[in-house]
Amino acid sequence: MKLYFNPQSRALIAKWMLDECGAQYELAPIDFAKREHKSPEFLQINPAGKLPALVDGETKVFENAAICLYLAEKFPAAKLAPQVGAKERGRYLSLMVYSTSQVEPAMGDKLLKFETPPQRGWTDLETVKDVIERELGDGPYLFGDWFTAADVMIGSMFIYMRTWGGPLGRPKLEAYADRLLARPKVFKLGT
Ligand SMILES: N[C@@H](CCC(=O)N[C@@H](CS)C(=O)NCC(=O)O)C(=O)O
Repeated sequence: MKLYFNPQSRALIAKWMLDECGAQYELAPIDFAKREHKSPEFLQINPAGKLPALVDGETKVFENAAICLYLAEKFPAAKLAPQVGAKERGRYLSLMVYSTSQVEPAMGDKLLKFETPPQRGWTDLETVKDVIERELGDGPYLFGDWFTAADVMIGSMFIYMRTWGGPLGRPKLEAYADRLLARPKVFKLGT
């Protein structure tokens, strides 16, 4: 498997997932300054011209959430996702999609100081924080003691948010981010 990668990008999330899976893979460096992510070759892999992208044989996957869903299924022994038919599966899929359809854009709005009117497909960041606090419950992870790909996706958003936007202002979410950052395979931002 090959992960198209730049350490200054969200490709760190896909790399964390690969490492949690115990996958064998190579990193294919992409130089943003040289606009390698907009080259015709790379657009064949990710038509959006963004990182990350994963190639596994004939299979191409882009978008972090899709990559994490793909890897969780490819490495079932890592137990990073409820199996098809398990009662937790619906909530798991919802949280995976929620991570980039609502948490990521809400975070972007906050960092860029944009309004989030209700006509948009997502809520403002404070509402997202309320949702995730409720979903976490007593934790330690989104599925209790079970660490899943949903923690990789949702947790990464809060780790990025805290790094670029300062304190989250929610002790429960701060503790969640700290807990994830204590995992040996997690990425370290700014290194
Ligand atoms: N929702 C996407 C976000 C991907 C994304 O925005 N990647 C940025 C790097 S953090 C990128 O490649 N930006 C370069 C560009 O758009 O020119 C994902 O999770 O994969």
